[in-house]
Amino acid sequence: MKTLLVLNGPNLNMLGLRQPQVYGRETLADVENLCQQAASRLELKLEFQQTNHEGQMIDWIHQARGRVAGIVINPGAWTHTSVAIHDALIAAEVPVIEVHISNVHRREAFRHHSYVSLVAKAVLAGFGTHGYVLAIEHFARELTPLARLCTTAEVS
Ligand code: CA2
Repeated sequence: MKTLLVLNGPNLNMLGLRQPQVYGRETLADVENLCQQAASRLELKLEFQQTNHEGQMIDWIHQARGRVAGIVINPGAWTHTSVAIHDALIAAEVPVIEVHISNVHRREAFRHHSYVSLVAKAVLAGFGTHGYVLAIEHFARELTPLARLCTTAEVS
C-alpha cells in the first residue's frame, strides 16, 4: 500500500478555534479525519502531521524521501517566507501538492507569492478543507494503476 504524507505548518493547530470566517469551523482533528477517510476509501496509507517549528517540518520533508509516494502540504505562513522549505521539498524528490484552505489570491498581497508553488505539481486554494481531499484523490488517480485504467476508459 502506498503512503501519502499530509503536512501542516504554523498555527494550523488553531483551526476551528479562531477566525472561522476565513478558515471555517472544522478543527485540525476534523481535517485529519477527512483525510484518513479519503485515504482508506482509496486504499492509501496516510500520515498526518502539524508543527509550529520550521526545523521539524524540514526534518519530516527530508524523511519522506524514498519512503512516501506524495506530499500534501499546507505550509501556512511559511508558504510566503521559507526558502528552506522550498529547498527541502526539492531535496525530498517526492511529488508535492500545495493546499490552502483560503483563497490566498483574494487576500493580502504578501500571501500572493509562494515559494512552495515553485516546486509543487499542483496548487489548491480556496476549496476550504475539501482541498486536502481533492489533493489525496489526485494522488490516488496517479498512483493506482486501476484508477488510471478507469480514467482512460471514461474518456475513450
Ligand atoms: O489558507 C490557508 O490554508 C493558509 O495556508 C493558512 C495560513 C496563512 O498564513 C496562509 O497565508 C494561508 C494561516 C494558518 C493559520 O490558521 C489559523 C486558524 C485559526 C486561527 C488562527 C490561525
